[in-house]
Amino acid sequence: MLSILCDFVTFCKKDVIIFAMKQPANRFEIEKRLEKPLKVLVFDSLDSTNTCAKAMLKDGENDDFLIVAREQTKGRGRFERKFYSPKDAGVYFSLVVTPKTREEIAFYTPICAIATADAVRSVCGKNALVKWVNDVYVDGKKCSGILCEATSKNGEIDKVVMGIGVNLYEKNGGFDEEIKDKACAVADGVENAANRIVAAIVNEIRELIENFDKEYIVAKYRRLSMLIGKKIEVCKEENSAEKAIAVDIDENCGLIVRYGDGKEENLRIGEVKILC
Ligand code: BT5
Repeated sequence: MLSILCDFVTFCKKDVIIFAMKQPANRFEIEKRLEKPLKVLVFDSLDSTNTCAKAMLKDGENDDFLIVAREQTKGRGRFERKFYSPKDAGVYFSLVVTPKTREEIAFYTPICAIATADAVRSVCGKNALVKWVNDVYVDGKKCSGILCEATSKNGEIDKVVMGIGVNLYEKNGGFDEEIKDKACAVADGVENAANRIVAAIVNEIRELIENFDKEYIVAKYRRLSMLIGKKIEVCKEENSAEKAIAVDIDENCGLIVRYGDGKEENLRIGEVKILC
């Protein structure tokens, strides 16, 4: 009898430990970690947190808010590319903010990248780096993607939807075929990672916006950048790629590249691939 009871207690403990380790996104768990109050919504499943946030703004939502999903059925990257978002294998969210100045907006993607890399470092203890312009990498593989989208009222940008997805665990059966060689997950063995990561990212983004300091952001973005000194391919249009060296990050968080003929260019947006 005693041994059955012991087995039962051990079983329950194991279950509790696993639950505590892989606790899914939860409103209370996020809210209690936020440094400043914010409306937080958490859903089991959404098509895309960015799409949903934009629909809420269109329907008259005026305040800033955070919308989180445990899974996305139509997670989007840039140029409508797919962002794989399986249930509880990652955490997927959009933070809606109200920009104070136009100048700031150009720095919102770098701000998200810095905050995400910092959170992966502090919560998961991984050496997270930023791959210009909107990805976070660990050990040469992508663990997070960022998609910032602006909405406008009367021709002026009034809100920015900052969409961030972070891979926490490899889903059963592994990553999907398209990303299996280039994606990684960061939270194996990390307790309550989803809620801690979301709160850490949101706190840092809001802090960097509230005390907006361009020089600080550029310096930090440069320090976290994994591209400097690397051979890359610059892809400006589909099916076009030009070899270059990533030389530096400029004063607007643009990427300075040097082509084979010695010509340098400051890229503001675009896509680069690492060659080695
Ligand atoms: C991104 O685009 O990486 C931006 C992803 C933003 C996702 C968030 S989740 C919350 C919010 N709601 C949304 O619907 N979106 C945002 P891009 O740089 O275009 O990269 C897309 C490419 O990354 C794909 O073509 C794949 O090659 C790769 N990819 C897709 N899913 C991935 C994943 N889970 N992990 C690593 N790489 C992935």
